[in-house]
Amino acid sequence: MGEEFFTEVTGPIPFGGLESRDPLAFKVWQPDRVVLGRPMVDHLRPGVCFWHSFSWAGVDMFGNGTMDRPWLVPGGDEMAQARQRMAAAFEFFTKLGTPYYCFHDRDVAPEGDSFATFRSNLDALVDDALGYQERTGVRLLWGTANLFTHPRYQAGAATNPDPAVFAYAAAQVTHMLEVTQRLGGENYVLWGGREGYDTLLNTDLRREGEQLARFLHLVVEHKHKIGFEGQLLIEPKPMEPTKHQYDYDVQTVYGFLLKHGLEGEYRTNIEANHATLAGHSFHHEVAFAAANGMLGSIDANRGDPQNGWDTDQFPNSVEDLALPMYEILRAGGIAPGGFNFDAKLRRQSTHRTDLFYAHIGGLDTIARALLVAADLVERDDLGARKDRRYAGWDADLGKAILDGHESLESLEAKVAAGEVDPRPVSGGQEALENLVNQRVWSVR
Ligand code: XUL
Ligand code: CO
Repeated sequence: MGEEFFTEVTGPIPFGGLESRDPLAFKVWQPDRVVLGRPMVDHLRPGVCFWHSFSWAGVDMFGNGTMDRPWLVPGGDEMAQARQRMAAAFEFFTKLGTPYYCFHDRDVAPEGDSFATFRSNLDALVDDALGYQERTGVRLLWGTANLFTHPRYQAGAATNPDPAVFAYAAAQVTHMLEVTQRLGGENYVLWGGREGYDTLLNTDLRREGEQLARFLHLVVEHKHKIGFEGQLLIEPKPMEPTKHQYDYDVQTVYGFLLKHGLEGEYRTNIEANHATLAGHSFHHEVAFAAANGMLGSIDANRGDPQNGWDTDQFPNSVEDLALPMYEILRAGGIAPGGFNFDAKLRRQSTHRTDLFYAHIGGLDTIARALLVAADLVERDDLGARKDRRYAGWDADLGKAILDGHESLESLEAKVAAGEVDPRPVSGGQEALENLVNQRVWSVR
């Protein structure tokens, strides 16, 4: 073994239970605990993200890096630092005991001064990653290409007014899709960070939509050509860094895919903080995706209700997560997606061990949300009440309408004859909320 980076933690992090006083022990997360007939780990498939945890030094738009990350100190030998970064990452994954990780091409590889150099840097580091994966058993949940940091992407990647930028983005995605396949990645994510606009004064919405659709078709073609078996996922977000992002929310992405003949080729990677940024709840986004065959994977995090931006904090509210988790269970689970912690430490959490506290808290929160959701599914009170609420649609009148056996005129005749005379029924929202809260409070 080479240099050790997280020396305060011997790992693997043990299970301590709800009464444990050890901050470096799990209170709920027990990968092997069986929930609804499956180990917890198979339900949640949690992963650590490379970018926030290992490739970010705490820089924000007002200040320099704050964190104790020797592999990010400016001015070092970039390839040597990249190797340190990967060693630190796999040491962390193993000590934490999570099965998956995710990365962008440039999280791991130095850019160099040309695409060819970048590609060979990446290939060398991917060789290392393969070795680490084999030795540790940690797997790749998804890979993605960073098409938003470099200045060439300032006006977008696929939606750039310059086709040369489209071509460059295509080169990056081609290679990263192949890298993801080589590493056995189970999904490939496209987050359109700058696929949007800052001002309509210089933006042709029609052209940019066509360009984005063309790009998405090319990705599908290449996926099939190389035989990549993972899911393709689009990650919606309404804004930031752009004023407006085209992949606004799950429903917008769904409509775009339908319009461009891409349905069935992509699902969504839903991020909690992106949902709230779009003015939705995370519950809404997951429920919409589940109802329309668009549920792919989860970027687990949370925003701050007082801030309007993407604060990417670690999830810590079981109440917020229990219902999205319920939708996921009812939809048959999240696999081959998972729960990627797309979350970052606060800038003042500078110590390396803070990374463990953050992930321990996040894992315990999603694990407890899973227990609550499983209990709700098992009792099925919510499902039963929903079924009762819509029972009329399974009876004669509802079926006749849906099957096309009724017209406006025939319905008018029924209503005029007094055959149909609906009475308002209570939606019972408060009773339902009480029912959920009771489970949130009592499940252990
Ligand atoms: C940005 C974001 C990205 C994607 C991957 O808000 O969520 O990190 O998850 O590009
Ligand atoms: Co994300």
